Amino acid sequence: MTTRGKFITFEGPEGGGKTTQAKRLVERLQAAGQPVVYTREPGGTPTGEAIREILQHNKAGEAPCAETEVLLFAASRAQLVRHVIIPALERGDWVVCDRFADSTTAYQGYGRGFSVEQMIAINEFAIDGAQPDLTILLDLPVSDGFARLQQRGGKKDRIESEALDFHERVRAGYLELAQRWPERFRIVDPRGELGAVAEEIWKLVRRD
Ligand code: Z5A
Repeated sequence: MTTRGKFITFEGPEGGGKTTQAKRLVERLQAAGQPVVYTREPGGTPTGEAIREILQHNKAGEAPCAETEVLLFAASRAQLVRHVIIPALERGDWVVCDRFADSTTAYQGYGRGFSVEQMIAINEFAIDGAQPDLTILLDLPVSDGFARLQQRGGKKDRIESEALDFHERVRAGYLELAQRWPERFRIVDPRGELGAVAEEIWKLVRRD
């Protein structure tokens, strides 16, 4: 019988280095001989990537209303879970996902002001029991994250363009979620040197 793979998610406010660190972790796991799938949200499937264009760049020609936004994130997630995440875990592969269900609770719940419990219930419907085993929360002050994104350049997307207090609520929301589920959340300060942050994450992955 194949042992179920491990499911690791990266979460946090803007510019914390989720994508950079998730990809580093994947390379390290591969080098250690561990089959691993890297994916991201919103996206990760053709349907999810099409939803991403609507959500981030108003591809449909209008901004989604807040309720539609919640449901589109959940729809992208439902597809990703059933087409990519569950099959990979059942094969025994590990999955590293750049943002997942906690993003909806943090951004649409704490950030937009929808009921946190309602966001959690919608997530449960979308994920069909595929809870992460480990969630790395890259937590940093909002201003530090935005400074990094500014350095990186490029145009801000629709959600990045939200007011500062929205992003402050998101950050505080994530910290509450980490307290709510201490068994799977690990908080990492991503302001150190890139390699040092990667090392700290590697230690957490090996320990948990
Ligand atoms: N969203 C939502 O509202 N609800 C949901 O349910 C979901 C998502 C799933 C997705 O955007 C948006 O959707 C996101 C939340 C929302 N929007 N906001 N705002 P995305 O996928 O395009 O981007 P992101 O997830 O927000 O990632 P990011 O903020 O662009 O960045 P990051 O992945 O955390 O960081 P990075 O790209 O790896 O690094 C950022 C820069 O910092 C880059 O230039 C790096 O080279 C640099 N960096 C990284 N680490 C370091 C260190 N250690 N030192 C120095 N510089 C560093």
